[in-house]
Amino acid sequence: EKQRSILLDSSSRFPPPPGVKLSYGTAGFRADASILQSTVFRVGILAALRSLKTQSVIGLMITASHNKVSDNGVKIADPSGGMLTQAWEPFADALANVPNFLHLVQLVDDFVMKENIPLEGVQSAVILLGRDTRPSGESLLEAAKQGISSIVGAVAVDMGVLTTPQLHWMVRSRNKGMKAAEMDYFNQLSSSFRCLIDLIPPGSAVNVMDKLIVDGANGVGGEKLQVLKKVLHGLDIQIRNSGKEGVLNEEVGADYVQKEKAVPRGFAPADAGMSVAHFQLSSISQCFRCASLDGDADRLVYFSAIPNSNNRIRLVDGDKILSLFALFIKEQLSILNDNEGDRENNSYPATLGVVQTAYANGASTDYLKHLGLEVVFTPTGVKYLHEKAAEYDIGIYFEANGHGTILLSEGLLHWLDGRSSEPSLTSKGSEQQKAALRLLAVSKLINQAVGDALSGLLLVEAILQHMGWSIHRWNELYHDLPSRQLKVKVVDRSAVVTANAETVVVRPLGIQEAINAETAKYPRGRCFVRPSGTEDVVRVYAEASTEEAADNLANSVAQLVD
Ligand code: 16G
Ligand code: ZN
Repeated sequence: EKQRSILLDSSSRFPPPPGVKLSYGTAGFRADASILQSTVFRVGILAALRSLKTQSVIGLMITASHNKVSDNGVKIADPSGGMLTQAWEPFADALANVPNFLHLVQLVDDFVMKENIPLEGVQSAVILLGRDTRPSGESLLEAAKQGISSIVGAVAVDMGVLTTPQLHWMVRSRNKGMKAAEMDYFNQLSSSFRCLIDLIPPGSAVNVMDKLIVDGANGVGGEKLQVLKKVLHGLDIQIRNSGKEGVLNEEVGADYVQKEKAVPRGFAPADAGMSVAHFQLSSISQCFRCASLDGDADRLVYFSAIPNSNNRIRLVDGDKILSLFALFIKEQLSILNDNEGDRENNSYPATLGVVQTAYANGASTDYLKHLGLEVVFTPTGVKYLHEKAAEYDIGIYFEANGHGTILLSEGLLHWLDGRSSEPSLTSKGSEQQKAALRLLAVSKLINQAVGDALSGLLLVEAILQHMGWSIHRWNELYHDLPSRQLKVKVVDRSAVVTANAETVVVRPLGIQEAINAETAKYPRGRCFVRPSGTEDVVRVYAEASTEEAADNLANSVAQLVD
């Protein structure tokens, strides 16, 4: 029939490179851009089928995030704006790796039957396409369009160069029937930021001396931040590495800053730290605040430079962003639940949960538990954290690498809406209204689909102003335990199988006992190994009370895996 012949014809024009096997992995398909034409074409088909199946708008993003500029990748945003459902990952793998077009057509046929996907009906499919600033993006986007149009009734809408979270936001907004243009995104961010600033309690010391400098990783984030700046009031941002100055992700960006703990390129020494003269004049607390985005702006870390330290930094990572957010949210919830004198007892038993991975610094977990919060762990990868966080009325998740967000349940938002608009005469009531309004503003500012460096940055800035805190005061919430990460090249990383959110090795047998024995030698020692989801390596993480101990523990455990 018609569909079959279109698919045969178009897929014959996108032969896969011989001998390449790709896996959808934690972040979609990623590889050197030169071998991805056929993969992206096929993901276009997948996106169209997903849209037909769900009768909703689907997103297709072309990016390789923090990877080098010659790489690229492709991933799907589901109707909710979240990651592609895990149930479709095996089909994604099969489709990407099917050796020739005849097999491809058969595979699609079978899948359409199995999933009962309405083909050639009156239904239509809509796929929003986005890409980051990589030079290979344009031609890969063309391949995606060809894949999409080989499914009858599917329409591709090219949204141009976007951050990954912008595309996820658009998909979510479209499916909720809300405004979903790029300018709507910027306006929503700036107005909810403004709202939080207007709700700052009088008397909070605002740190006017502090200046914020943002590293855009020479990618799409810096470019978009320029646009956001134009509609934003109440924040002075200086942008470095916004694209023209250097190479994407080359000694810049959140991944570099977090892993190397070094000042990114493009930051003059006087930016990140201060000149010697300035240093003598000012106290350390007036040192500049710096933030760094990754290549597609879904990760955010902060840092400040250590003066005269040869580009070393004080890293304020995802765990500390999480802690700041958790503190603020908890404060608002306790204002709301302070029911003394509230005759109608209008409280809402909101559940608050914090989600981390094994990479979270042990000191952050201790701190969060000390605050009385429920802390749970999932394996690495946004899809796992997001899913867990969605189980709470307010779920806050972050990976140490800076990817994370805050999810608020519909039920809670509805209740907050009511609280915020109740007429109130007592000043007490109005404090509660303000807390409700703050949480509502948070729900609009922080991306509900996926971690978003731009919205995360604005929330950090609003909370720092609310608290009257410098970056140093924030960084003092707790002190990170020294940690060390290593990667070990192995023949077959899938030989390592883990359990309990990657904290325990179950295979090969005996390894976990050996790790336990090593770890026991170090005060505050903690160590785990896991196969990477994005590289052909096994990763080792170790933490202990001193740098030296963490290094030694990591090295000895690396030898166990080798
Ligand atoms: C991907 C994941 C990130 C995770 C990283 C781990 C998404 C959107 N991104 O970048 O969350 O931290 O992979 O990489 O899920 P690894 O498995 O190589 O350590
Ligand atoms: Zn990224």
